Amino acid sequence: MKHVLLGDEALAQGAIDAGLSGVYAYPGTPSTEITEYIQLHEAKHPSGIFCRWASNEKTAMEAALGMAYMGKRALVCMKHVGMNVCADAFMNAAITGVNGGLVVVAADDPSMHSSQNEQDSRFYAKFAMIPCLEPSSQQETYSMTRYAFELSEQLKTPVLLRVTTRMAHSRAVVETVDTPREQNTMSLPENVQHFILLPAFAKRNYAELVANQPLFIQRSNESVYNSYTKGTKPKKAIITTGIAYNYLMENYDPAEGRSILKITQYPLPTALIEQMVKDGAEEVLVIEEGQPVVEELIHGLVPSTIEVKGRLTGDLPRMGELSPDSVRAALGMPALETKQADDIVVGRPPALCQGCGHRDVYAALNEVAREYPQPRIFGDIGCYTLGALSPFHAIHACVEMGASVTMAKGAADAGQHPAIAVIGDSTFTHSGMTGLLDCVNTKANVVVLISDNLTTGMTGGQDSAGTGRIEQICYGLGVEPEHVRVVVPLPKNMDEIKQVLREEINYNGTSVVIARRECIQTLKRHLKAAKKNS
Ligand SMILES: Cc1ncc(C[n+]2csc(CCOP(=O)(O)OP(=O)(O)O)c2C)c(N)n1
Ligand code: SF4
Repeated sequence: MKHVLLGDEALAQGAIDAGLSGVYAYPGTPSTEITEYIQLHEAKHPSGIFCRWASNEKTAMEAALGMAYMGKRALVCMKHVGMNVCADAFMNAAITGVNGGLVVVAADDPSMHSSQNEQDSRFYAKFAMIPCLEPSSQQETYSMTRYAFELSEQLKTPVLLRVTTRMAHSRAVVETVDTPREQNTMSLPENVQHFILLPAFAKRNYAELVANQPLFIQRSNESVYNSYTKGTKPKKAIITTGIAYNYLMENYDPAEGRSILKITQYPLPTALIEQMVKDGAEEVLVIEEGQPVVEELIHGLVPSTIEVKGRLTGDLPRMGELSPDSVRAALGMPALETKQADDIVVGRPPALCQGCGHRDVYAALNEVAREYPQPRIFGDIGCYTLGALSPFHAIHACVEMGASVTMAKGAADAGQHPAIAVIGDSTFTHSGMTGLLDCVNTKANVVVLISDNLTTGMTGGQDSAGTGRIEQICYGLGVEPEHVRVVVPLPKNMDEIKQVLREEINYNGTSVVIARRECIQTLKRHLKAAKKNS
């Protein structure tokens, strides 16, 4: 059957058709739609696929490893920075290996459209020494997801599947199979010691992983997803990976006669690279989306007389997404006369929705903060990060999920007063809770302001892991109950909110102020659904 699917949807459908038993994920652009698609599919055609959101990427990764331990197929999805959060579990899953198929999806966001950094998840696959797949089209995203599970089960290893924003968020026709694979039945690992990473066992596993590298390379050399085509003028060659292959094909004139090596499966297919060298390549242009991973590695695989060009040499931009124009320039072709989105759409700075509770939180916080000579407000990641911009200019730091609480603690330890953390409810349960325990344990003089809108607003309103339990979590972590305060962020409550903030700032210890009002976007959705059902 043919469908028009986003790259994310093609991936999700590929996983379903591969006989998936569970998807474990924490939302994050551009990966969120994968899990949402599976959730919707499961609601319409129940087949027992587990698809509830996880608290963070590490818990997702570990639960998926548990499902793969039991012989079933599990998918883990996250945006690229999520790889940092689950890195411990991910790296060690490469050492344990898997019983059922385990596919880890990292959706990278070059150009930082909605991220705080640019990082290339292919480094993680290399770091962990496991195979990595990087499809070049939506059709390949579908087929390669199914293949990723086969590869994982055959090689008994997790497989990293890397997509980037344009692949995840653009649509194309995708042909799917008519008969999906059955889910695996439960089975236990043949050798349980594989999953017990005591040094004696781990050393053996690691030696096995190292010994498996030639096999992984052989699979890349033989993969139908890698190809080498000798050109009529093979002195000039191109290596292109993932979606960059698409950009090349859109712009390249075959009459130019360059040899083309398409790579969508790693480790690098060394035999294909050798063939390119044997065919007389003297100059190799590396076109890849993300960081210059292949460009760096290729130096160790080809004679030093071969000139390697790419992002490191300035033939392509060092940072940011590739574009048809940057690829054309690297090929020595003139830019196309096309309109850019910026020429058509008037730019709008991002802003909190009108009526959003975060606005009332910042309105009150700013007034109170002004009463102190040097307030420091440590922000976090979510819609409320927009409090850094006009008109509020309310936060003085925002680094990564959970950092508000621990940075405020560190600042308080250094002598800062007031030290205030502003964190959303989903971010709090993602990675703020452990920081709060650190605060409690040392009686740090901080106020943790949890702006609880009962959802994960920034990524489209997914369930938030702590909804209905935030106070209990704070009590459980040891915050004194009289210093867990709840307010409703509405203009009419301004005086009360300010008073609560003043009291907790003046308390010499750890306090939590929970400002709770539902995100107006999810509220609208809930009201609409309630009306429909009434
Ligand atoms: C490690 C990591 N995972 C996921 C994301 C994507 N992301 C950014 S903020 C956010 C959650 C925001 O929810 P919440 O804290 O409740 O704040 P809200 O947006 O609802 O105001 C997510 C999932 C990220 N930036 N980093
Ligand atoms: S989506 Fe919700 S949380 Fe985000 S700015 Fe809009 S109202 Fe606020």
